[in-house]
Amino acid sequence: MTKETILSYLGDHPWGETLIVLPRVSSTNTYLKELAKNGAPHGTVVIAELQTEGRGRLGRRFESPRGGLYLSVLLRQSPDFRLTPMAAEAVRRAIAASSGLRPQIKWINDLVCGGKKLCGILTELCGDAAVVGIGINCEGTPHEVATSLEAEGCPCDRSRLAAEVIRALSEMTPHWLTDYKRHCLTIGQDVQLIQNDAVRYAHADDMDEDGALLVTLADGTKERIFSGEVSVRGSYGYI
Ligand code: BT5
Repeated sequence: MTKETILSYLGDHPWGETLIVLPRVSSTNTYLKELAKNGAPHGTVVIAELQTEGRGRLGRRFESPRGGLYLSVLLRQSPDFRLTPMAAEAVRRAIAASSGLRPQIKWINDLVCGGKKLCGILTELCGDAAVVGIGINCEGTPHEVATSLEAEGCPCDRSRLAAEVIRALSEMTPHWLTDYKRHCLTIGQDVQLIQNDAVRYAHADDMDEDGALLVTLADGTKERIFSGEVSVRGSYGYI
């Protein structure tokens, strides 16, 4: 995967000009946040073949060996709660277009297949801008809860996937949240909510236009959930 191979799929898309492709980096999000502080423009994309310190949410690690796609994009627009779900829908579309695989979405930031995690998304604010980082497992299974495009029988050219992800991110709109909901396996299920170490049980009724999960707790109280771990109750450990 090189800048040239990605551009061969991306054509003359405006974000191609500032695209950076690195053989390795600590974290594409960390790298791009530094560029953002130095004035990098909207749509700057950083892609790495591997990350030595790939990050998940809340200080967790995202295993990032060679064979995955690790991509971050800088979005200079007003901060928006909906960025993470919109990006998840963008990546779902890009994966379907380039590999034929049809992943589902685990609220709020994971794409999953067969009960395993295919992709994670980390949105971080950087001043007035946002950096959205996407990690897609393409080959192998880098973690015990992980699957990959190859493991699901849908290997694909990473340069083509990268180009599709860039294109979809540049086109994302809040209208896509309807499709997000359609593919979200969390909505309509009994779930376990884990927030600040407290565990509660609820039914996930819907997602609202801000991307918040609307739940009914065991005592009938309704709440809007913006963050935390939400797992479907039942046989899956991770989902
Ligand atoms: C995420 O966090 O899933 C967000 C991952 C974002 C990674 C991208 S890669 C490009 C950019 N640069 C970065 O440094 N990060 C972004 P979270 O929901 O907190 O999930 C983390 C959890 O996923 C870990 O605690 C593991 O349980 C699991 N995990 C770790 N590596 C994995 C992998 N490669 N595939 C699937 N699951 C993994």
